[in-house]
Amino acid sequence: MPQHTPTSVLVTGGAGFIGSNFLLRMVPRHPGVRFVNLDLLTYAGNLLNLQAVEDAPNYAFVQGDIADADLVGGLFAAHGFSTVVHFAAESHVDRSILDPLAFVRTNVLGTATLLDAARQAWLAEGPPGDVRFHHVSTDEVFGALAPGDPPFSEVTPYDPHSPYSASKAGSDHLARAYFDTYGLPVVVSNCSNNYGPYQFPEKLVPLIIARAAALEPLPVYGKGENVRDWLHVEDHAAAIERILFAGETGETYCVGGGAERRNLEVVETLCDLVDEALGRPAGTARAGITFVTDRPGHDFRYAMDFSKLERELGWRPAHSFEDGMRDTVRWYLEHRDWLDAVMDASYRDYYERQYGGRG
Ligand code: NAD
Ligand code: TDX
Repeated sequence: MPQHTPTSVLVTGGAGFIGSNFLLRMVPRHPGVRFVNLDLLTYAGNLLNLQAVEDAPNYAFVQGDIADADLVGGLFAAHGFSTVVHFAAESHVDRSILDPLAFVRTNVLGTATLLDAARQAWLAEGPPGDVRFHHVSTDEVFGALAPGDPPFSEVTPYDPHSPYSASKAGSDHLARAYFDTYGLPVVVSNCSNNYGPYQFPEKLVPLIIARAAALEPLPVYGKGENVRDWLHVEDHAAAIERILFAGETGETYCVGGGAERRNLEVVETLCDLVDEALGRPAGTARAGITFVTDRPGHDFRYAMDFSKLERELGWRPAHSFEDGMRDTVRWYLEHRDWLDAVMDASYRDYYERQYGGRG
């Protein structure tokens, strides 16, 4: 029995990595539902990601800032949204260490602006109809696990450590506060590390693929022993679709890949897949692995218990780590034009600021 039937959806941050993969899935699958993508097109957002849906009659793009209350309120009035799926964020931990206030502005103030626009649009005339605000969040809000600890779940207390995760925690608290205080129909999902097509090459997986292909040094923080749980982005998009239609308001759903790996294992796997795809001798790319100064406050381990989502809504990951990484390597090697287009001057400036003094 569906809990929610979307008719008109505001997707924020739909030109970024996960948002674009979500739109590429949803726009063709739901031709009777209208999707409006509100994205500021920061360095992380690119309309190249959306070429497959840009001409679809049920899709429209608006360039703008989620923290602009007049713009957001005007979009609610013009489109009568039934649904918000909120991806827009500053999303890179290393950048949050260089420029924390940008993260507070977008992730906290931007989320608050959206929640308040939804409150005004949906609750001004009594109880809401069939409306829903889906807030997309991360496992990083739960802090860091030691090697033998049980994975994070929906009841794990918050313990963020970076300006990124603290700002995402703030946004999660605001989303739940709007449910508790105003009865705004909010759902929160917290997901582990995503990988797949259209990820900006500041993040570990595309950064290593691009640099391994070019035989450039491959920066591994500390000793490469930190552990992340990896989920293919298409599985995350499918989870959000499932939660959007069938999840309960006021609830949290943890989404994970069941694929914990040490960073060095991930980097070595990618090196071997790149060598194999390019027909190079085994070990060629691994020679570039370079251990660099660790990230300050680097969380040791993330892992997710997604049994609630599996039990209640019947979702589980479809991609294995091995097949998903192989497909992902192939995708980046076949989309060098996309990599070149997004790795512009501002990317190169960031890379120099981030890695120039390390080693
Ligand atoms: P991303 O950085 O690739 O994309 C973010 C998008 O938001 C970009 O298109 C950018 O232009 C847009 N944006 C940024 N500031 C904006 C603003 N003020 N107004 C409007 N648009 C703005 O991020 P992503 O990896 O796709 O992550 C999407 C969401 O999922 C984020 O909320 C992130 O916290 C969460 N998340 C990410 C991961 C992951 O592994 N990448 C895992 C779990 C949760
Ligand atoms: O060059 C690198 N070398 C390296 O060793 C980079 C970029 C990263 N790392 C390490 C740091 C992490 O332990 O690899 C791991 C993964 O790093 P990132 O790709 O920066 O991801 P992470 O910090 O784990 O956060 C990601 O997952 C959760 C996303 O960026 C977040 O948006 C999401 O919420």
